[in-house]
Amino acid sequence: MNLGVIFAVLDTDSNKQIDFVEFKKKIRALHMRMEDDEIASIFRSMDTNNDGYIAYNELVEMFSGINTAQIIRKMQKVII
Ligand SMILES: [Ca+2]
Ligand SMILES: [Ca+2]
Repeated sequence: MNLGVIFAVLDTDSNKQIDFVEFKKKIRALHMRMEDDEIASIFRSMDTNNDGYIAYNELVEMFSGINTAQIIRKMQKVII
């Protein structure tokens, strides 16, 4: 697993921050059945410093906290 790759994929405009629009697009690409407000609440929980963007260190924090094997597998299907 390479979080740098995942971050780069989520950060579609490569400005080193994942904004909500980018995040939502990728969630939709994964065909996860989530409402906008659910996606928003996930986004907020990842954005630990509440600046409206997910930075790489925030992504790392989230992935270190939970078992993400399944999410990673799903994401790899979309990425590769
Ligand atoms: Ca971005
Ligand atoms: Ca942030």
